Amino acid sequence: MSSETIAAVATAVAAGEGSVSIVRISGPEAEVIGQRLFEAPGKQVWDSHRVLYGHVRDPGSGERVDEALLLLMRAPRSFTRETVVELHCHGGLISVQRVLELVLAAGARRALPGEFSQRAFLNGRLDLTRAEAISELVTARSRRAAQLAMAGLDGGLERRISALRLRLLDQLAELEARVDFEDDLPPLDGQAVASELQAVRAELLELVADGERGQILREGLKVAIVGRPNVGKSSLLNLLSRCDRAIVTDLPGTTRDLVESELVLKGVPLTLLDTAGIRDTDDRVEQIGIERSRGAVQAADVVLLLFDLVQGWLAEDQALLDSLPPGIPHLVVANKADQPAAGPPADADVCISALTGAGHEALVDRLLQRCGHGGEQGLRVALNQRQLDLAVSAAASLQRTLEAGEQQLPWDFWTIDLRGAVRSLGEITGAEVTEAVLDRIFSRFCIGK
Ligand SMILES: Nc1nc2c(ncn2[C@@H]2O[C@H](COP(=O)(O)OP(=O)(O)OP(=O)(O)O)[C@@H](O)[C@H]2O)c(=O)[nH]1
Ligand SMILES: [Mg+2]
Repeated sequence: MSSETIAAVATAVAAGEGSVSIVRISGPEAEVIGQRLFEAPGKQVWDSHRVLYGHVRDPGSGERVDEALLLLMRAPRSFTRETVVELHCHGGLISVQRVLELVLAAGARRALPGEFSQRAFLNGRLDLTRAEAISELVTARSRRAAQLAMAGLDGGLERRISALRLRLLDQLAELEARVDFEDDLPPLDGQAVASELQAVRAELLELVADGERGQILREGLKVAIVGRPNVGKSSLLNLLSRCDRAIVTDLPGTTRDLVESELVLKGVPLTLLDTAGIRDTDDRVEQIGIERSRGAVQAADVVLLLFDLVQGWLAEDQALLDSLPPGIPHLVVANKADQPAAGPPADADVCISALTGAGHEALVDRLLQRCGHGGEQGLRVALNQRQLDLAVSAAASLQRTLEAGEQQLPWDFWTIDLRGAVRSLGEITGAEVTEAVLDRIFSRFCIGK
């Protein structure tokens, strides 16, 4: 256990928001610090897992800084498994910062991002996948992402990875025994080992596929709306985000800059980008806007290429379509379907009217389908990028092990990559992980977690 006592504001820090703020203290001095600063009137009993009512007082001046509740959780019955004291203060930024300063002056050190969770992990309270799930729950941008994070917190991912790792360890033990004591043991059936490794690899690949879909739920999709001026890009952004986010006029060249809108469609978080209409222009400001539109296309996960049905599919629309980065998922969207179409019927994926909202549902469905997200219902666990990289690397190691088998190489050649696969899976759960890796993981958490 760590000898240092740490403290931080554990609740969201924003001026004028929220009515309660929590200062969390963890470590051997937590209880002493709490006793020094907190004054509980009457006959309240100072005991573990009880709530005390009182005031936080500056021990120097005697001034009352805040009215608060104190919750003491003695080790090991706390999140960090150390003694934890929480001061539930009034939500004002100023007073909670003063309470934190008093706690620091009384001997605690400011906690680093994720340090409470890191201690919980180091003290065996949770494995790495559960710790990461907490961070994901905190930052979830949609209900579905929060559900997946909760599944991770319940240990869904840890159990699956640990089970696979154990199966590999069993095979590794058999192989290593043969390396050392081939003559004393019954012969090993290479075929049986290979098919077990194959089965584990198949399950890993399934997890990876799920993980990639979960990634979208966690991080959201970047969707750029592009097209010629005046085709209705800003109107579409406003329709999808259900507010007048962007300026709409009948003048071509209205939008000059990128306009961003965050929304959730069927549980999938999106960042929608409205862009300046693309055309040849001498206007310097518009030119810069158009450069930004092209940049937005480069950075997008999906592009909605909008055109105006009234004018039909023009050479400029085709040029824009041809200029999209190769391989980027895109949808060609015909807008202004409420008006009679003038040009010849174009080859559109969806027809909508950003004005009346017609075709809105179909557009959302096609959009989610296009990014491989038709139905994320079946998804039960989600891997983050770190876990995904390790799972992919474990699967690759297994593939190399299987190749050693096919080439009829001696057992010790099998063990090299198999050991690598076991290590990668151990890094996912934290069963095998270095301190440097841990620091990197937890530093991405928010302060107070
Ligand atoms: N009839 C009809 N008019 C529409 C529709 N969508 C947009 N408009 C009109 O088309 C004009 C241009 O709309 P915007 O949304 O500003 O177009 P834009 O593509 O953002 O234009 P720029 O910002 O100049 O590139 C406005 O007068 C809109 O009211 C539609 O579905 N039907
Ligand atoms: Mg616009």
